[in-house]
Parts: sequence; structure tokens; C-alpha cells
Amino acid sequence: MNWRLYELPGADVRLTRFCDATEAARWFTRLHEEIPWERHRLRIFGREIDSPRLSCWIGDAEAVYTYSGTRFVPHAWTPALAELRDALLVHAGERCNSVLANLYRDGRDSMGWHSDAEPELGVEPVILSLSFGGVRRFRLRHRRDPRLRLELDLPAGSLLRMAGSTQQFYRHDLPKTARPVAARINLTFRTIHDMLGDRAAHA
Ligand SMILES: O=C(O)CCC(=O)C(=O)O
Repeated sequence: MNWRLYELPGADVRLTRFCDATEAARWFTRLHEEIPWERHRLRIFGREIDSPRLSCWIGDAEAVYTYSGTRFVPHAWTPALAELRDALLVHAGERCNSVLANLYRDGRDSMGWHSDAEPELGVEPVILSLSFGGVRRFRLRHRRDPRLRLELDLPAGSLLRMAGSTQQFYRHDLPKTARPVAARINLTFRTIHDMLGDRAAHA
């Protein structure tokens, strides 16, 4: 794949085209129908709120993930998600065991500033992020130096890869927009490490 690498100190962020617009529209329809969309609860500054988007945590049975104060036991792979997981192994060389699927129904749906830095993702996690549907802006901002930032419009069929120390030094978000925008599905494929197994291995 032909990756565009962005110059951002301490980060490893790349973008490529995964598929064309026609194929992206097909993926959108399948994913929209197949995924059992849920409203996740988030804990922010000690308060519980409904996440401003619909989501679903999917993966291998052992890929249990705790984020924003909630423990998620994975749903089983749907056919479309298993195909995409296998395609990412071929195209990006990563075998991911889980995916957080997100549905942004319109411009009011969003995701606040955060990093994907939970311990079960390991030290320098590789996150593969596929987008289908409406184009939305994705922003990255250094935790300490506000001059270090990047804004990308993620089109349907794009594949964003974050790796290395990106999660350690940067936060990312997907802001609301007042622009009329079509619904968007985003899939962030990840690898959850077996924490007990890892601990046992190092004992
Ligand atoms: O929707 C996106 O592009 C980003 C999603 C995201 O950052 C997340 O779910 O952790």
C-alpha cells in the first residue's frame, strides 16, 4: 500500500486508500446492517455520560477491553468485520484481534480528546482505522506542546495507521460539525494483549 507519512515529532501517523468510493459504500451498507450498535457509557471527570455516537466492541473471545471506566466483553466477529480484519493482515501486515466500531449518525455525533493508551493495548500500539460514509475531520494534538498538531479529513475508503509513540505523546478527537454530513462508520482495529498471560510470562 502507498502510505502518506505525516511529519509529526514523536508520532507515526500514515494514511492510505483502502478501497474506492463504490466499494466503501458497499462496506458501509453491510456494516450498518450487521453490527449490533449500542450506546456505550463513558466516565469523564467522575461523571457517567452516554457516548455521543453508537459503538460496538467486537473481537476474539479473550479480547476483553476496559476503556472510559467500562469493561467490554467482545461481540463475535460479523462476516464483514472478519473479511476486513483479514484484508488488513494482507494490506497492512497487522493481525488485529479486535475492533471498536463507531457509527456517527450525523454532525452532532463526535468523540472527545483521548488517546488509545489502555494497558491491554501494549506499549506502542498499532491502530488501524478504516472510514466509510461521510467525510469527517480527525485531529491530533500533542499532550504538552500545542504547536504540534495535525488535522485530516478522512474520506470514505481511507485507512489511517497510528503506531510507535503516537498514543503516548498525542491525543486525538473527532469534533462535531454544523455542516450537513452523511452518517459515517469508523472501525479502529486493535490488538488486545492477554494481560494475565503476559504477567505469567514475565513472572
Ligand atoms: O472516528 C474516528 O475516526 C476516531 C475514533 C476514535 O478515536 C476511537 O474510537 O478511539
